[in-house]
Amino acid sequence: MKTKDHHPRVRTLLTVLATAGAMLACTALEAGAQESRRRRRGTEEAAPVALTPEQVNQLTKIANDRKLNVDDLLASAKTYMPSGRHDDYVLFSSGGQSGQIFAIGVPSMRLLRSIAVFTPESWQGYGFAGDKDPVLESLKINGKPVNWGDTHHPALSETKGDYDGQFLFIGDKANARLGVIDLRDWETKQIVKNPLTISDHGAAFVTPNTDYVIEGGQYATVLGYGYAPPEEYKKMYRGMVTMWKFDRTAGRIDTANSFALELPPYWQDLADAGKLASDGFFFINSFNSEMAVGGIEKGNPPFEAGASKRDMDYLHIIDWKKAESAFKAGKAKKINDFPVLMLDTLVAEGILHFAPEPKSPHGVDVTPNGQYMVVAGKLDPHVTIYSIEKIKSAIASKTHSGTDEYGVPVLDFDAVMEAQVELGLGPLHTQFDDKGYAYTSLFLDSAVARWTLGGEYDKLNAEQPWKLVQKTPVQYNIGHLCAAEGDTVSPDGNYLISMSKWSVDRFLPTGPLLPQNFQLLDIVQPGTVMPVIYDSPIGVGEPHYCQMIKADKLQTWKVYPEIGWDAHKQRISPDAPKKGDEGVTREGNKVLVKMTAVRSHFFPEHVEVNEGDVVTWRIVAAETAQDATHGFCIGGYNVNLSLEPGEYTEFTFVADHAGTYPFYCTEFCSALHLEMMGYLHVKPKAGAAAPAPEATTETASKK
Ligand code: RUQ
Ligand code: CUA
Repeated sequence: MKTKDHHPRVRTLLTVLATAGAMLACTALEAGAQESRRRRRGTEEAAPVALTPEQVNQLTKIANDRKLNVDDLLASAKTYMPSGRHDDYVLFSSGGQSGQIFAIGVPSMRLLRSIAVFTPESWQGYGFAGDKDPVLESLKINGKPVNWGDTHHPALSETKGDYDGQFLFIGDKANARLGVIDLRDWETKQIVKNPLTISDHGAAFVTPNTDYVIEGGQYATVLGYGYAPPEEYKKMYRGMVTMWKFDRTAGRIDTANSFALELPPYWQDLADAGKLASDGFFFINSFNSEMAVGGIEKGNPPFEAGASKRDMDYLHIIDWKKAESAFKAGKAKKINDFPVLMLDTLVAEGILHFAPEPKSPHGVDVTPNGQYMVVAGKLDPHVTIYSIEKIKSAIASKTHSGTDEYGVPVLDFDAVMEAQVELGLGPLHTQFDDKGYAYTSLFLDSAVARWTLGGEYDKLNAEQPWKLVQKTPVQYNIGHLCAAEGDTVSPDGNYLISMSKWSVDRFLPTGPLLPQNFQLLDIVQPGTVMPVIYDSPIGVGEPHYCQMIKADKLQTWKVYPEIGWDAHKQRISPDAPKKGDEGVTREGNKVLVKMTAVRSHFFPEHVEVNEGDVVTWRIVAAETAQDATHGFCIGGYNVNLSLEPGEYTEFTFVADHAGTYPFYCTEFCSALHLEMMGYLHVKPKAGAAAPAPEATTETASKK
């Protein structure tokens, strides 16, 4: 608490006295809080544990009373975080249909915060800044609000194939968009809409230095939002992958230097970028290479049958460095004003090759050394491992068994395949650790399979290469999984998250809609020891993928660097009101409000406008203390801001309803938080009485 918070224009003696009293009270509270902070910190220097017989008895009694066994006790000890102690890792998880990202501490599995990306979120003041909210503008598609997203794959920015903790990207499968989050303040800075398609899935994945963010498509469409009937599927529908150029200095995707690749209308699925040995390539799975068009209503086989007839689909092998050169050499065509390298160019330039992959695959994951690509086929009990050496020499010697219908060379399966490992039913995704093990999720088996990699990884563990080592049951139907730094060039091992789609009986029932279950596995021990040590219900959205970064890699700001910070531009704003500069001015029907917020008042406290005025409101949180966040809401006008210490925000609205509107701070910021309020007075037009808002008795229902 700053005690020098005297406003230059103190109004009456009474206010002075009241303020001084309040500040004294606050200072005392603050001192108490600091003392308790000191006490909390003490737990980090906890003395080595030596249990007395009495304590052993105590523990045993608790265990027996609560029906815990020894494994449960050990699991609690491995995951419990004493107050004030920080987690070792941060898990950035997709929030599925919530359109958000969740940040979760590991090993405690405590939810730290959500990050709003594709869905307005009122706590963060995301999408609630007046009539022309920039967030809502950026979420519009074809001029219409699309205020939700289906987030699937977060990708942390990388330097030399290792997470650098600077940025986070995530794809919106439902609307083919990409979000860019700055990890200094954990806020979304940019939303880009794919100009070619409305459906993506292989997003987001980054190249090893985050030169590009990859957005692979999913369901084929006519590129550029075109139309064609399903009868013209093969001719008119296409897949795509977009390479968004990332400008690290600007912290933004540079759309002007981004481009896409046209792909056959197979349903491209997940992507992963090569690294080290496979740097310069990326890989995408596909399914429905049958090009089934469904039509169950006409007696045709449904998509689910038509799209899984063949034994093999195509692993897409893309030489993105060659693609980049072709784009720079002007070989792209424009679709919807966006440069696209067309299939014939991809073939002519040797940019795209296929390798057969069994059978309706889902995940493709590159090993940390970049040498192997692990593909899991949903309908095949094996994972198939491809070698980049073999792929490169097959490409060089043109070892292909012909082309697909679109002229893309299909490499010989046996020439590029390194190994197949039988794991169990429904393998989906794979992650890696520091001991030469790979971990694959088995959706139908509801298990995590640990298996050994070969090649240079063989020496890291005791088992034979390319062998299943252990299957740990999870509850239930695991989709993705994620190990600590598990898709970088140097994974940590330690922890693995099973992102279980179903939780069934694991938690108290919450109505027919149940949470998903994130389960934490301890993967420190080699061999067959790989226990589940925590169950964590996720009651928001249906998360898909997540990434786990070492907490000390994040260079998070504690407060904004300066008072008056524009968090969108990441610099101080010349428009931010300064203390002493507050007030309300008018030009015609345009009103400008300059306001500061500091514990525990807004300045000014009364804002008077006329009905119909266009009000621009500039507000700055003149705070420098960590966590001294204020909120600012005007009920009835759909305004709610989060004003983090130092933050500046501007919003504009039309004061089209006369009346008296209290505004107040929505964060419990101080002992006198309830008093942190004021009034917006909207004076009715001459002669008119203030209209009452329409009353309604209808109850909201989702159906
Ligand atoms: S998904 S459960 Cu990555 Cu969208 Cu596989
Ligand atoms: Cu500021 Cu409550």
